[in-house]
Amino acid sequence: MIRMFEQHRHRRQRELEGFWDFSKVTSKTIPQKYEKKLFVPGCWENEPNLITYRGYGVYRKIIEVETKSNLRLIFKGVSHTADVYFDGIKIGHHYNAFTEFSIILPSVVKGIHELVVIADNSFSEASALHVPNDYYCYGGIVRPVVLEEIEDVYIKNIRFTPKYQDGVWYADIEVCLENISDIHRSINLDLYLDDELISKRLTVDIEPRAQAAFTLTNKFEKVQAWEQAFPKLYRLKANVLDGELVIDDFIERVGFREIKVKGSKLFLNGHQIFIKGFNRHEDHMGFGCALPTQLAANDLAMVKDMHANSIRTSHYPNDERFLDMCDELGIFVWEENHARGLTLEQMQNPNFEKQCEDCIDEMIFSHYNHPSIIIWGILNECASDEPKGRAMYAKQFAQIKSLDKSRPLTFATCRHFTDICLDLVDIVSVNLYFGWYGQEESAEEIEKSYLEELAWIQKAGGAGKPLIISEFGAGAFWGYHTPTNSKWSEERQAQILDRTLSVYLKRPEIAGTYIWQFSDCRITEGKMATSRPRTMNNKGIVDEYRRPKMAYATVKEHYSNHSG
Ligand code: ADA
Repeated sequence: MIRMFEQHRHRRQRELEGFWDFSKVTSKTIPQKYEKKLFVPGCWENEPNLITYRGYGVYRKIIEVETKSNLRLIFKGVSHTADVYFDGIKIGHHYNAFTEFSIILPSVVKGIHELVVIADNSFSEASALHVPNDYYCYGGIVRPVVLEEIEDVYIKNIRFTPKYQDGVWYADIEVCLENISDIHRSINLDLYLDDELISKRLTVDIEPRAQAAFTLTNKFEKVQAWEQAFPKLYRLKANVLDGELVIDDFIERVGFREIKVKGSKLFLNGHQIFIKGFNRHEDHMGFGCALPTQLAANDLAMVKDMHANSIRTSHYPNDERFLDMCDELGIFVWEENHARGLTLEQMQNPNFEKQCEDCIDEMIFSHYNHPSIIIWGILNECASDEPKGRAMYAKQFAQIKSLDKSRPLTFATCRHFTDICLDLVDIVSVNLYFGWYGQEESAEEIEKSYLEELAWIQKAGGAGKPLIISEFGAGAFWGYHTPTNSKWSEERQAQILDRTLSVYLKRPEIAGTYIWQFSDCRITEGKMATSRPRTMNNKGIVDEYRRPKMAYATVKEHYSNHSG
């Protein structure tokens, strides 16, 4: 499945799902023969003898082209670096498992062709973001691959920015087109919202081998807002016409909603909201990071069952089908670029800034229209207490603001009492593990520790801003019970969640909470593994197979009792 809705009725598009030829290789070379077949999308770690494989893997798919055409390949996620070849010729390269990239092949002749992808999940200086960490860096073509046939002029993407003015909804609509031919082209554009024609035969001129954007602002008097309880979605469709013939189309799914920060609160469509959330890694023991949509849907069913209303995509851009489902279910999303816990030295890797910049560009290019995304985040627990680190935070926030002025910005800090970036954000977010790291703390002691942190935050640039407790929680092994609530028991985890939630959910200055974390997840071997039994992060409210721990009922009780 490519998306949770139909994106094209005219453009020919198919997913290259299924078995591809596969071989491990010791260098980035295309082998003469292939060892086996691997399913795409998927992680190679799900192969019994590749569970811990770190290196290069070569995938091959034979493609039959019926008539000479322009092909467009879209890779939704290759982990973590991809080198792409077509009929033995290198046609593309991409870094980062969590953002999509596309490649155009003009005038491919009729016949049989060979598509090869060399995936690389190794650790080296070339990879500043995929590093040994408290989540696993899987290998493979982990998200869908899409093959399209496009005309010389096609729609690259559509951006939809809703705004509410004087009791009426408007939207800025930008249609970006590309002309891959060598001649000037003039086309017509029709725009529809659902089946209502909102703009007819707009003429767009595009120079050879260039892009052109058409923008308009439209008033929508009869639409319903996208709300948590009634997440109304509309199909925004653009048709490209050559004369009277539709030669391309593009359908996006949009919602009319505005997210604003007013004082220390968050407002959706003019009314205050409170975030009751989970941090969630895209991870499952049976699928790695390549979660089937049904499994992601099951995750969201449990999130809603616990009366939560938000997911933080810790710590990278998520699968767009998951975001599609959040749009449909009215689940708020804090999406963030790809980074976790990087030191200043790691942030000074020569590849770091470009890899972050690309990740932000690609994240916002692909996910801009999701009404569920209400917050953009960056650089979880990186060096925000260092002047050189601050410069990189400021640069990335400026980049996001240049791409999207409609959403508030934040980052989750753990630089307690030393952070120097809180003035850069619209929302202050802090990761706290009172009661877990360090000694046991009663609810009263947790509140005392929290108030000390709050006093510092308010002096350090956070005063008057919404405050989100972006991480808090405790570890537990599913099925481990003790009469003494010992550490790692389900009882102890439930007790710590009960104490922390009882403090945070009653504090007037807190605008939201994200529990760390929804489910247990695999981590990479290395320095963290000594404090991560089973080489897992065991702080899930459900385990890696989604089996609920005792804390599930605790969270459900607290979140259901909070009216936000
Ligand atoms: C940090 C980090 C998370 C996870 C968590 C933990 O806050 O942001 O990714 O590592 O700690 O489990 O300790």
